[in-house]
Amino acid sequence: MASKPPKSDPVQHAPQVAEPLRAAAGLPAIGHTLRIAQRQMGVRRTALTLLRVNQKDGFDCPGCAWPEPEHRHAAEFCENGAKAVAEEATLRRVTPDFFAAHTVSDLAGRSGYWLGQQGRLTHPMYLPEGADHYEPIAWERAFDIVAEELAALGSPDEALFYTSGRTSNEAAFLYQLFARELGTNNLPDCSNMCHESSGSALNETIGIGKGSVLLDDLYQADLIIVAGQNPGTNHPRMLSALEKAKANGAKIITVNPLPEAGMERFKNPQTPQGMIKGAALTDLFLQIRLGGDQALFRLLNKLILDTEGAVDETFIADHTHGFEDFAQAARAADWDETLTATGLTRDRIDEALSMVLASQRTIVCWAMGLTQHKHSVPTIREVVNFLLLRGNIGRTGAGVCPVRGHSNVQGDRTMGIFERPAPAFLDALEKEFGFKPPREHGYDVVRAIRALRDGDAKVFFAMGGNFVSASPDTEVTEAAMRRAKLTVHVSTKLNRSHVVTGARALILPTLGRTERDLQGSGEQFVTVEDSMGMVHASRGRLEPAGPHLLSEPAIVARLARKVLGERSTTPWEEFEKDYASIRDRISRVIPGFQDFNARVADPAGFTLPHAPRDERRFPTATGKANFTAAPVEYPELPAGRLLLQTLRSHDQYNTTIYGLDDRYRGIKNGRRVVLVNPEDARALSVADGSYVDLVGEWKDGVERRAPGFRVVHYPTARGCAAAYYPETNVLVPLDATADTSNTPASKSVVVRLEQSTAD
Ligand SMILES: Nc1nc2c(c(=O)[nH]1)N[C@H]1C(S)=C(S)[C@@H](COP(=O)(O)OP(=O)(O)OC[C@H]3O[C@@H](n4cnc5c(=O)[nH]c(N)nc54)[C@H](O)[C@@H]3O)O[C@H]1N2
Ligand SMILES: Nc1nc2c(c(=O)[nH]1)N[C@H]1C(S)=C(S)[C@@H](COP(=O)(O)OP(=O)(O)OC[C@H]3O[C@@H](n4cnc5c(=O)[nH]c(N)nc54)[C@H](O)[C@@H]3O)O[C@H]1N2
Ligand SMILES: [Mo]
Repeated sequence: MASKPPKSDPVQHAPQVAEPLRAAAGLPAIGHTLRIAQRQMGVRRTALTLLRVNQKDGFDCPGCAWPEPEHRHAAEFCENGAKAVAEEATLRRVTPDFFAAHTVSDLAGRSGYWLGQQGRLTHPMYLPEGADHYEPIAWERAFDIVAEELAALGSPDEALFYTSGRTSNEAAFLYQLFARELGTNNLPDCSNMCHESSGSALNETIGIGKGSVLLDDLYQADLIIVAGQNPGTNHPRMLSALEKAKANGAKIITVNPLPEAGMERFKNPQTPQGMIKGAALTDLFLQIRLGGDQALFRLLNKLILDTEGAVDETFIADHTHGFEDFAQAARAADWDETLTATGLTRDRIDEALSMVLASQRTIVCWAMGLTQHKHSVPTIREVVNFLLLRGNIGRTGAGVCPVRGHSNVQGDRTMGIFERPAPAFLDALEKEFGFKPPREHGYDVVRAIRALRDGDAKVFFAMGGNFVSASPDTEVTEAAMRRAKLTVHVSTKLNRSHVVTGARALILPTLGRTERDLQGSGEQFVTVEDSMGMVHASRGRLEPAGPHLLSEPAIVARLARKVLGERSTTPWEEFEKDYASIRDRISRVIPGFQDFNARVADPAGFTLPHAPRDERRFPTATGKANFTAAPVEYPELPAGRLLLQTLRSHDQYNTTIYGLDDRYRGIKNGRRVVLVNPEDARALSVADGSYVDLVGEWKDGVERRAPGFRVVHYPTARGCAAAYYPETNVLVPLDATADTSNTPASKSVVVRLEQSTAD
């Protein structure tokens, strides 16, 4: 195998590798954060901005969806939240001069990191058909172009309206209303690639697609299982909550193919003692194989059933349905098969069982490690079975805790960003706004890509995000995008989706969370919903990145007036002027938002109702919590191959790359690395430091190749490799998705390692 990095991009291709760290956060993290922040914002702006994150009169951190604690510290931000803020509050600018200096083809040859580092977008820009330069365009003219293309469609279902999860409740509500008044439910969103499997599994089993725990429940739990999640990097504030739970006596089981620094030991930068010593968080580490979780929980369920007095019989009799079928399937669980599927030892599973049986209040937290597999929905259903067995839903200190990604992804769904809206929601829209919303289901992300590819969709409009880089099967997705007649992006920062375009393209620059939003009726705020169903206000204070930016609600309102004209009796102008008028409508359409404006005036916000959590009521088809009994599945791994998961480094936010390090994992100055278990590496004869191509193997026989990855011997589970997203999205087949949820299976891709072909 080659032993030198390819020459094409020496910086990104020559990573340095050291021992992974065993502890997360603490002083080094703060120093690292300030360096990144000051590079973008300068010293003074860094201090002023970071002090406002998640404060009661400040803005909601655009980092993750983890809730704010009741008692906030003076600086309630974490390292990675600060990086997210710095990316947005940067002083760098992408102006019309920038686009005059760079052709689109030049930009399409740059890395995503380089594009993102250029700064904030300042002007609406237009790429005419056949041109290779974006040119500045007036807002009204930009809206005319969108209106023209939409009017030329054979049907509104030839348009796609994508949403990423930073969009506020107010903007999301207007956006879905606009799409539905236009006549389509084509509202794919980042959720389709993220927690859709959680929503699918939870809706069916407990009747609501959201988690059932609040922060206080974590503090009162006896046992918290964290499966398929890396909070040290992706939800750093969760570590403080876990630390507090432990101080109150909770035990923690971590289920992960990788030992992740944050879960091993956490040095809380907000307590002097935590900073020095740190707390060991994990009591038991189950180093599972990729995709082995359903088998693990199935066996635990069997073992619980086999233990005298371990199941909560009253709860099962009063509140659940389907127990007998489930119990029959669970009793058939097989030790040998489970050991193969999980790669765990009998001792470890026995130890887990005794912790489970010792706990009266158990919570299971999870993220992408459970949601992005072919069998993710049955896996999460099995987690629900596990909790139901001992009555662990709808009781203090217990429940399901899917930990959301984007800061308002849960709120966007609540506001109706969904390609398969519930009839009751559409009825409420119809009643409030006096139009007939389309009833036919729309496209999700994967179906939207197919529709573009096949010429069934022609206009692609994105409210935020970076669709071409975040989606699977990069080459297929990019080719599909290029077939569109018009692609439009409402964005804060430059990204690849702006340079892989349809025949014509528009970039519409918008305000970020941190920025002041001044409208006709004065200064506005917006609202967001966190991962635990708590809604609160977010108010930006910084001067906007430029005088030509419009807010997301203003963009939708103006576009809707232009496109719908007389057809719409909705007061778009009023909505733009005063966001309180949007909240009034939300309060009449969406359950749980009564008196929205009054309640959101409370700086602590309010908690949305959740029937299973609040009243042990399960609004499912059977009226009970449903046990389910799916066959156990786990990924097959042909000989000489590895199962690859695509995951996040410590210096990225999805497709936004902050820097080239993954500090906790000991990787510096490069992202094209593949983590391989040393035993596997020996069997495959790949030395640490050698360079390989990752070649995907999928039943369609198409060759998918990601060239030039440095092999890093790493203590991951046997047979399981890891490499960063989005560089590896080229390997995830469009058709490799989770059953039911249709989420790309980006955590279990079969690959072989080949001699590197990179230059
Ligand atoms: N700083 C930062 N914060 C973020 C993001 C970011 O990119 N950067 N992204 C945001 C978004 S949108 C999301 S969805 C979340 C993502 O948060 P995570 O889900 O934590 O993100 P990933 O990096 O995909 O990590 C997946 C974790 O699951 C483990 N895993 C993978 N497959 C399996 C499996 O089969 N079984 C088990 N048990 N474990 C498995 C991996 O080893 C890894 O620890 O974070 C949000 N917060
Ligand atoms: N292989 C693989 N693929 C994955 C994943 C994986 O684990 N592996 N994870 C999936 C997951 S969980 C998710 S959530 C998706 C993420 O998919 P997306 O949400 O589409 O991607 P992001 O990278 O978060 O989007 C970044 C862009 O959003 C824009 N932006 C940032 N803030 C704002 C704002 O306030 N307003 C507007 N209008 N725009 C803004 C900026 O222009 C920035 O370039 O990726 C998915 N793809
Ligand atoms: Mo996500």
